[in-house]
Amino acid sequence: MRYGHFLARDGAVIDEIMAVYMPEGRSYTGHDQVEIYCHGGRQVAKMIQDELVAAGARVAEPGEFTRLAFLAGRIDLTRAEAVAEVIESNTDTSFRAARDHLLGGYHNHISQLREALIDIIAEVEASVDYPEEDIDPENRFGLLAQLDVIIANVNELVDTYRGGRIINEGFRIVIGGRPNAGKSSLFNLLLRQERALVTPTPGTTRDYLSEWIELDGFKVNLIDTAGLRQTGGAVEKAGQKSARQILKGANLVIWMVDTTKKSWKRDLGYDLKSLGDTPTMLIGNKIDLLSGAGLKRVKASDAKLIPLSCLTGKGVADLKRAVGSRITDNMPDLTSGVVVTSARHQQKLSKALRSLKAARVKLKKDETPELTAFDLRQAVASIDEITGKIYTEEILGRIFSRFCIGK
Ligand SMILES: Nc1nc2c(ncn2[C@@H]2O[C@H](COP(=O)(O)OP(=O)(O)OP(=O)(O)O)[C@@H](O)[C@H]2O)c(=O)[nH]1
Ligand SMILES: [Mg+2]
Repeated sequence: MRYGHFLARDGAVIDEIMAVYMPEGRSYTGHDQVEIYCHGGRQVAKMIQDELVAAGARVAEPGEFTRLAFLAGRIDLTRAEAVAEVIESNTDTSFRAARDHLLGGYHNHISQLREALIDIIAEVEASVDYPEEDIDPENRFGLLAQLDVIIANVNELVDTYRGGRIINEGFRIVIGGRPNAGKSSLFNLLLRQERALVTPTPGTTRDYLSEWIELDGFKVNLIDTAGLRQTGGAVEKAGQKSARQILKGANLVIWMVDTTKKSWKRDLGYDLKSLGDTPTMLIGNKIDLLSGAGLKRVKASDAKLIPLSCLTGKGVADLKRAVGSRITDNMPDLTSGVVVTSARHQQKLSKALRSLKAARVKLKKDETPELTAFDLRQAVASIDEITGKIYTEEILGRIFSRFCIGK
């Protein structure tokens, strides 16, 4: 590390800097590399960059440094992808999953699966060389058992994506209900800001509103919708149509009723039918307006209903707790560190699983070893696309274009 001054072409000092030289094989990219540490702020960095470009350097493409690191064999593709995941992570859980990917736990897990698979292939292919001998039955049962273990492992891994996707893309909660129930009031309360308009006039919210919050360390996409009812003008109707669509795509619907309305129970029975099988949580709002007896009646009417007052904040803690456990119910065990958070990996693993199952059928039927080996090789190829042992320019282009410049 050297200390000094960065001079412009005309000799003027641009900044007081430090610079470090990292030789080939001992740098991030694996190549000869120099890093310059200047003062933060756009102007200084821009002037230094302009000088470097004038001297023949080129500005890096998004993700180019990490791409070089991958091509130099310093990291595999799962760890290269994890660099972007770490940078993009904005909750505790997404950070932890990304960090575990970066540290290589995920890569090791997949490499072990691959090794186990190669062992089986070796056995199967050994019998290809002696066509007069089939795989002997005892050996075949042993191989089937080994293959079953691998299939179970890959299955488990594919399953983690259910939670991994939530970690990565967020858990989508949609607040629905009849007009004036207090949906926007709850939306604002959870957001801790007056984001949505709240008025006593039914039909206030027309377009839906979408915001991000963090709940129990998870990224949550919270959506406020237009109240659903039979009446309303053209704009409100359009809002209701989009609300119905959005409700269908929810991971969880918070369905809110106004407990001061006489007809809420009857309305609820009708409304819940229209929600179908979307996971739903019931909230009875405005309990501050109820008498003691009235509140008792509401509580007694439905054990699953959470009584709430957006006005006083009573019941909000219960609601958050209930939502938190709904999210964790959807989560894989994060302590093992092996969670699939990438749609790309999920696709490749599912493909590997299909090949493995096909191989199992052939092995069981004692078909020619060549055919079984072919399916097993296909499974290995899918795994190799995850780690980047096999790659195309197109795949790399797609992965690294997501990166920011300079990473
Ligand atoms: N007393 C009381 N009033 C509430 C409570 N929650 C909401 N309100 C009032 O109920 C009215 C409607 O609230 P909103 O949050 O706009 O209801 P909404 O469900 O978003 O209504 P739409 O957008 O029209 O569908 C407003 O006047 C709120 O101040 C509550 O817990 N207690
Ligand atoms: Mg509203």
